[in-house]
Amino acid sequence: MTHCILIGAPVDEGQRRPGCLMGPAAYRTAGLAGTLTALGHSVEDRGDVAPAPEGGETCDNPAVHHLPQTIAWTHALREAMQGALPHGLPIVLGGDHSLALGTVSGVAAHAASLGRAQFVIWLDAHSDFHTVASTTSGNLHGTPMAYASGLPGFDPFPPFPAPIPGENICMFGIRSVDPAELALMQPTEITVNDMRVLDEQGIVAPLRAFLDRVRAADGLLHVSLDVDFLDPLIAPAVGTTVPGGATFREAHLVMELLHESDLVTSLELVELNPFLDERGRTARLMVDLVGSLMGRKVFDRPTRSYG
Ligand code: HAR
Ligand code: MN
Ligand code: MN
Ligand code: MN
Repeated sequence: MTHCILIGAPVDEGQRRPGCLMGPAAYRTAGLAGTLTALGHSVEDRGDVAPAPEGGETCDNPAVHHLPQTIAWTHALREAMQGALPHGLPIVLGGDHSLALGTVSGVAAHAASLGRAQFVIWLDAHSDFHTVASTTSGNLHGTPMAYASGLPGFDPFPPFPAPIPGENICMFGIRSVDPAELALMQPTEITVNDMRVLDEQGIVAPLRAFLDRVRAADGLLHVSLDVDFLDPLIAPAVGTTVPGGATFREAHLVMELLHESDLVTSLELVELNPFLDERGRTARLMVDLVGSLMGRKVFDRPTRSYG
């Protein structure tokens, strides 16, 4: 039994397609809390976070938009995460992926305070490895992994509390990386399991390999699930669809393996844009994936060998 702490993060400013701010309401409507309680977990819904006061920050890159708003969210979400982590499993309901600038700050600060290593699994079509200086779209949802890696080029932001070493970051589902991101990622030790890797090796072997390292290091594990990790045919409610994503079973399998690992200490659901959804199907799929992560099994046969 896990104490699940729901944190609404109605962040819309990290991209240009309005609607992600409806994400938290859509997850609640799709029955997230009931799904968790049906699995025997306790649920505490802390409501929606409000951004901190804006500071009027500016930067040299004219493409960047909503910088002070994004920094204001970063402060508030870092605090919300640090406030929740000692009490249970935070499940952040986004909100576009710029919210991870704050949530990952919070988990990294928490891990550092415990003297434990922080690990991140990034399930996404995109690497989100731009800096404030390198982004050409100016959409800050494309930046959180570079921030968490401690890269320079985030001057207006608060310094990232405890940069996460590349060895501790594992990406899955990647199929859209800008040239500048690629150049920035090249020298890092980040494991990028792009769709080609998943096609050739399947998702199980690379995921198990990473989970083994988390366990060996007694690390904390943050899971960031971007809707566009999924194939747009099954998850249309996202502003940045990229063809060729994870299938229904691949996604559930990731969640089932994460459940069995018992290593996940925080989770965020990002980029859902309910305005683009078809009768709630993407929201419901995301809730079902959380169900798998929290222990739901289609067929629970105790003799099954997972080795
Ligand atoms: N790399 C592109 C950019 O920076 C697209 C980023 C899209 N990011 C998300 N989240 N949708 O993964 O604009
Ligand atoms: Mn605005
Ligand atoms: Mn993303
Ligand atoms: Mn994405």
